Amino acid sequence: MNATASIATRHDWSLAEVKALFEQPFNDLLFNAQTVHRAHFDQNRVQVSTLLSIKTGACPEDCKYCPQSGHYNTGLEKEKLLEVQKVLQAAADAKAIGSTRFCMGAAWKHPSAKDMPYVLEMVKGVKALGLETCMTLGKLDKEQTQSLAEAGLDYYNHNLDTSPEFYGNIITTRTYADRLETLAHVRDAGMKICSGGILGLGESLDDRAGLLIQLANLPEHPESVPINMLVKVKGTPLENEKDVDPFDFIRTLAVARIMMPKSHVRLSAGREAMNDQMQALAFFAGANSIFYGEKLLTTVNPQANKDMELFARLGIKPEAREEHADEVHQAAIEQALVEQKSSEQFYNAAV
Ligand code: SAM
Ligand code: DTB
Ligand code: SF4
Repeated sequence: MNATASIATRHDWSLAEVKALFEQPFNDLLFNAQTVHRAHFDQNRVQVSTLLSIKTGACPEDCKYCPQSGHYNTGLEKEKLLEVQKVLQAAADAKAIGSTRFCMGAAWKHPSAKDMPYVLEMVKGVKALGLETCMTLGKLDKEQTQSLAEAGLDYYNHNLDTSPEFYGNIITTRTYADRLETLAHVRDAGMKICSGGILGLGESLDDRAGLLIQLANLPEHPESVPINMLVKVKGTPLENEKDVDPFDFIRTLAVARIMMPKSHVRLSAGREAMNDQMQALAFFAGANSIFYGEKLLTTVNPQANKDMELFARLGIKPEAREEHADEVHQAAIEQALVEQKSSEQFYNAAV
C-alpha cells in the first residue's frame, strides 16, 4: 500500500497539505484516491438516494446559486408543504426503482412549529417503507433535532457549501457559524451527517480546499459528503458563472475521498451536464453515491434507466441499505435494475 493510502482517519488537515493533494499529477491523485477507496469500500458498489422537494420556493435565504430563493425571479412555481400521503407515495415509487434512501428537502430558513408534526409523520412513514431517511430543512434548534432523531431520521443534510472565507460572497442571510451549530446539534442527537458543498460558484482552489478542511476537521467526518456541481439556473445571480473544469471537479472528489476515507462521497447535482466518461472517472476517484431519479429538488437529473444502463456498462451495482444486510431489499434493487435495463432495450428496439 502506498503512503497516501495508509493515512489514517485524520481531523487536523492543513491548507498546505490539502493543496499538495490537489496539485499532484492527475494520475497519481486518482491512483491514490482509488487505493484509499478500495481499503474501505467495495469499489463496485454505489449507494443510490432519491430526492423530493417537500416544500418548494419562496425561501427567505439569499443563496446566490439557488432557484428556490425568494430573492430572485427564476419562474419556479411555489408549493406549500406537501401532504404526508403524497410524500409517502413518492417514497414508495423511489423504492420501486431501487433507491435505498429517500431525502426530503424544504426551502426553509428553518422549520416552523406548525410544520414539525407533518415532517415527523413523513420520517416515520418513509422509514416504515423500509427506506433510509434523510431530510434537509435548514437551521434546527436542539429540540427540533431531538424530535427528528426520535422519529427515526437517519441522516440530516446541511451543506457548508464553500470555504468560510468565500461564504459571504454567496449567502448573506445566515452565517457559517449557524451552519456548524446545526451540524453539532445533529451529531449530539445521534443522527448521521450529510454535508458537502458546491463547485462552480466562482471559488478558488483555496476555497475548495477550505471547504474540505472544514468537513474533514469536524470531530467526526460526515458519513455522507455531497459534492455538487452548480446547476446554473436562469434568474439566479450565478446563471452565467464560468463552467468548472471537469478535471478539477474530479480532483475535488479524489481529495475528498482521501481526506474522508470512510465517508460516502456523493457525485451530486450537475450530473445531467456530465457525460458518461466523466461520471466513470468520478466513480474511479472514489465517489460512491448518487442522486437517483429524474428530478433533484427542482431541476433535472438523469433518467433512472440511463443511470442503471451506465452502472451495468461499468459493472457497478447499487449498494444495499447500511443498517443490516437486507437481502429482500437487495433482491428488489437488483430486480429494479433488470427492469430498468429491459425498459431501455424496449425503448431502443422501438425507435
Ligand atoms: N433550505 C435548506 C438548506 O439550504 O439547508 C435545504 C435545501 S437546499 C436546496 C440543499 C442544498 O442544495 C444546498 O445546500 C446546496 O448545496 C444545494 N443546491 C441548491 N441549489 C443548487 C444548485 N443550483 N446547484 C447545485 N447545488 C444546489
Ligand atoms: C445536496 O447536496 N444536493 C441536493 C441535496 N443535497 C438536497 C440538492 C441539489 C439541488 C439542485 C438544484 C435543484 O434541483 O433545485
Ligand atoms: Fe433556501 Fe436552501 Fe435554497 Fe438557500 S439553498 S435559498 S436555504 S432552499
